[in-house]
Formats: sequence, C-alpha cells, structure tokens
Amino acid sequence: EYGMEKPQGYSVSFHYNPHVEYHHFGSSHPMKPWRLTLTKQLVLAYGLEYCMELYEPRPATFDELAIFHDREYLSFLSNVTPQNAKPDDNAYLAFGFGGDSNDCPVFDGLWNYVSIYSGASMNAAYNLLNKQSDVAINWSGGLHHAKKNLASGFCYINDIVLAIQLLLTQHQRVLYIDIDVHHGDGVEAAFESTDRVFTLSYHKFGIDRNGYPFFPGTGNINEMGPTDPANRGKGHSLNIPIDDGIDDDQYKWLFKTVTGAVIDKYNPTAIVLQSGADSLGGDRLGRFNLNIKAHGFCIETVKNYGRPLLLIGGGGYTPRNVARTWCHETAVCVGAELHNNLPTHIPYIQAFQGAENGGGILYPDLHNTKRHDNLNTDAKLNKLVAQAMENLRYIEG
Ligand code: ZL4
Ligand code: CA
Ligand code: ZN
Repeated sequence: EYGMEKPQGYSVSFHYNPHVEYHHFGSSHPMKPWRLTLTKQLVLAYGLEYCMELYEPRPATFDELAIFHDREYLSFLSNVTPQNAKPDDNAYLAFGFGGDSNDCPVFDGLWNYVSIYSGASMNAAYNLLNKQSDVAINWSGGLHHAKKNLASGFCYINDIVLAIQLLLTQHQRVLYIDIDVHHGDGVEAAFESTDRVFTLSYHKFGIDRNGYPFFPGTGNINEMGPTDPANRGKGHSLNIPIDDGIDDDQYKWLFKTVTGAVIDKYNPTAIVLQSGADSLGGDRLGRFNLNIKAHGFCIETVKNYGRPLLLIGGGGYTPRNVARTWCHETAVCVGAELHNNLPTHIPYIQAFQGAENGGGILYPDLHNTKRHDNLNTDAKLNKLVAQAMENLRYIEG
C-alpha cells in the first residue's frame, strides 16, 4: 500500500521507448543511458504505471528533426558511424563531434538514439496539445545544449526546442524552466528572437581555480537575451547563476521566489520543465548539495500552477540517484507518496543495496556527499533575487 491517489480527471502520461537504454557513449563517458533502465525499474516497482498512461513512442523522423535542425547537419548525423568517421574532417569538427573534448562522441546507433529521445519529447508535446494529459513525462529527453547545426555537451538533437515548437502551434506563451546544473544555452539561443517563449535557467556559473569556466560558460545574471531594442525576444531569458554547494533551503527559496515571479508576470499557457538531476548532491559533474526532495520540490511547485506541463530529463551522472529522483518526481506528478524502503521484489534491486549504493532506500541523504563548501551566502542570494526581479521589466503585463 503506497498511499497513491489519482485526482479525478487529472492525467499524467509517461513517454518512454526502452530501446534508448541500449546505447553507450563509451565506457568512461559520464552520460549513461542505462540510468533510464534504473528509473523505469523503480517506477514499475512502486506501481506508478497504474497511476498514469504509458506510451511507447516511435523514433522521430529526419523531416521532423528538420523543423529545428539544419538538413546538412542531420545528413551528417544520420550517416556518421564509428567506422566511417574521419576525425580530421572539417565537417566532423564543425558539427561539434570528437575534438579534444570527446563530449560528443560518435557511437554505434547514434542516429537511432537521438531519434528515440526526440520522438518521445514530441509525442509528449502532442499529448498536451490533444489534451490527453495534464502532465507528460519523458525522462530520456532534455538535451538542452544542442544547436541547430552543432552537437554540444553530450547533446546532438535539441528535443526540447522541437517540443516547444509543437506547443507554439496552439500556445501563445510557453515558459521553459531548466534546473539542470548546466546553463540551458541551446534552448535560450533557439528562441532568442521571440517573446512567445521565456527561458529560465538555474545553474552553476563561475571560474574554477584552474581558470576554466563551468560548462558552457554562459548564463550570468546580466545575460537576458538580445539587447537590440527592436528584437521582440529582448529580455525574454532569465539566468540564475549559482555558486558551489547551494543547500536545500536556499535552492527551494530561490526557485519558488523567482519562478513564481516569472509565472505571475509572463502568464504562460504551457510550461516545459527540464529536470536535470546533476544538481543533486554528490553528482559526478555537479557542484550543488541538493537532496532528492528539494529537487522534487521544484517539480511540485511548477505542477501546482496547473498549466499543461511537459516534464523532461536532462543531465544526471550518478545513475542510482538519477533513478531515485525521477521516480520520486513521477510520484509527485501523480500525487503519490512513496515508502523510503525500496520494494524488494524488483530486478536490479541489488544495484540500490549496500551503503555505497544508497542502502536500499529511496531517499538517501545526499547533502555534502562530495563536500562542496557552500559559497552561497544568504546576502548574495538576496542580491541575486533583487537583480532577477529587475530583469523581468521587459515582460509586458
Ligand atoms: C568526458 O571521461 O567542460 C567525455 C566528459 C569522455 C571519456 C574519455 C575521454 C577523456 C568528463 C566530461 C577526455 C575527457 C575530457 N570521457 C573532458 C571543456 C571540456 C573538454 C572535455 O548535463 N573535457 C569541456 C560538458 C562538459 C567541458 C558537460 C553537460 C550536459 C548536460 C545535459 C555537458 N564539457 C572539459 C572536459 C570522459 C569525460 C569526463 C565532461 N565534460 C565533464 N564536463 C563536461 O547539461 C545533458
Ligand atoms: Ca540549468
Ligand atoms: Zn547538466
């Protein structure tokens, strides 16, 4: 008995094509699609599939992806393989592959992988348009760095932009919110010339002690989109730069205050929420100190505004904690409370047992598991919020 209840007439849909799981970026690459296997296992273990509609979407087609991406880029992406890739080729580097970083490797089944996660986001967006769902979830999407002709930061196709483009066919104003620890630069750039999409990203911003900026290096508080007064999109982005080690109470306050102000002023008719789980404490790439329930608080806060909501994944580099978080957030959407002790009858349960794997519970304490000192004082956050409010002046009331 998990205490679940489904409010009458309120519907959640879960869009997932399991073929996405079988793709590998390379053995030591931080992006692990099998975190989606773990997520699905937890969702099923708690019986959440009985509280929502399950969809197994088809992959997106070349033409569907071309609604945002350049066809030359898509031709390259659909043809390149580890066997035929020429890392010295101009196109290869120009389109963002390989290079010194290897952030975006060419791997077996790459085209299949990108069309699957994109197809799921588009399918979820159609469900909102058809009013089949109030909340539509795709944990395999959220690849917010991809540009129309460029792979960047583990992202090849920007499924978020594609989904927002679909929502714009019926919605006058779409709000995009991004709680991944990285700046949602690709989505911001895609809609910089329109006032019909407002982008809001919370992220780590700063330079480390070796002089390297935290990826992608953009998203300071003064970056609000184009400055040209003739540009319709002027001021329709808000960036919230955060320092290392932010804790639950600070983040919840910051998120509630700023997001609330944006929703009240912009009054979107649909919301897209990228729920990257690399903002959790102990993440391999992240710097924050959030617990699962503080992360989930953001989803609950947005859901409670009652606008059509597309909830998508994103980063997250501690696979077990990613699965815990996204399972918890699925429960938040359907209005269920979950037992802390993981159900024991599931496959993969051993993956969650033992102290190093989170001790068989859903909500392990993640605070300071990587010991990032908290560099965010309340005074600095107060000043940040004041600046953020100031930045909202471009929204017409
Ligand atoms: C890796 O171990 O900061 C890629 C990337 C591959 C395997 C072996 C190759 C070794 C960490 C990251 C070379 C690694 C060089 N392998 C990594 C400036 C950088 C150049 C690349 O959550 N080096 C680039 C991108 C970020 C940079 C973050 C977040 C995506 C999202 C949405 C993207 N890139 C410095 C780093 C490894 C790797 C180990 C890595 N890359 C960590 N941070 C980055 O926002 C999904
Ligand atoms: Ca972000
Ligand atoms: Zn990220």
